[in-house]
Amino acid sequence: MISDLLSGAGGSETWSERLGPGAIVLRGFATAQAANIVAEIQQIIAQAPFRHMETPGGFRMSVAMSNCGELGWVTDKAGYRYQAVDPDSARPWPSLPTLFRQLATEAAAQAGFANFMPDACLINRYEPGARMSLHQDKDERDLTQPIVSISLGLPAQFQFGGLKRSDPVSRVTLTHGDVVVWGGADRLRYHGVLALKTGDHPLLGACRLNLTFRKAV
Ligand code: MD6
Ligand code: FE
Repeated sequence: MISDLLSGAGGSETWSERLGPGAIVLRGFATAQAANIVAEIQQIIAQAPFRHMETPGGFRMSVAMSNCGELGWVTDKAGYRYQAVDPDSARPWPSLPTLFRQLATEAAAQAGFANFMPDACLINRYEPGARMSLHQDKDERDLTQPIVSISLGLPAQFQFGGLKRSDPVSRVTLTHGDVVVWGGADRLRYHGVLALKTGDHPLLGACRLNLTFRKAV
């Protein structure tokens, strides 16, 4: 794995690991801001609580979700989509905190994607046993825009496959503060998260949080 030194949020040192031509892990990029990110998430979920959504096939997702930004990703029996209104409250999603916007734009720029302007942030909460099966992120309109993902709390085994579901899958451990950016030729690669192992993280306890920033429209 090629590893390069670069500067993380607030000028701290981080390492990057390339997963593909358009995909990179920025190790510890968000660590210095983790407590501030968690404080923002607490305010968001006070307005738009975590909930277990239902897949179009009728399964309850093991990951609990919320959103902030102009648009939120939702799933129910009608399908997957982005919408401006939280279906649970019928109110707009909480706005995207300035800190989130700055981190996402800065991480994307470090990965070679200039001027990334997310309009949606999906917040995922994993408790022990929660997992996400292999999927592609393809509900966004402009696939030239990357996705930026911030991981906090307990470590997770991230699966990174190819453009076909049946392609071989590699595993990457994502730990507290790691940021993944992917786009370009890697934008539609299949990926997932193996069942979270139990543990006790100093900031988040028995929990992993993942934020994914997207340009949905
Ligand atoms: C997760 N992440 O890490 C789930 N999708 O909990 C994703 O599904 C994801 O991390 C697209 C881009 C980055 C991601
Ligand atoms: Fe995804």
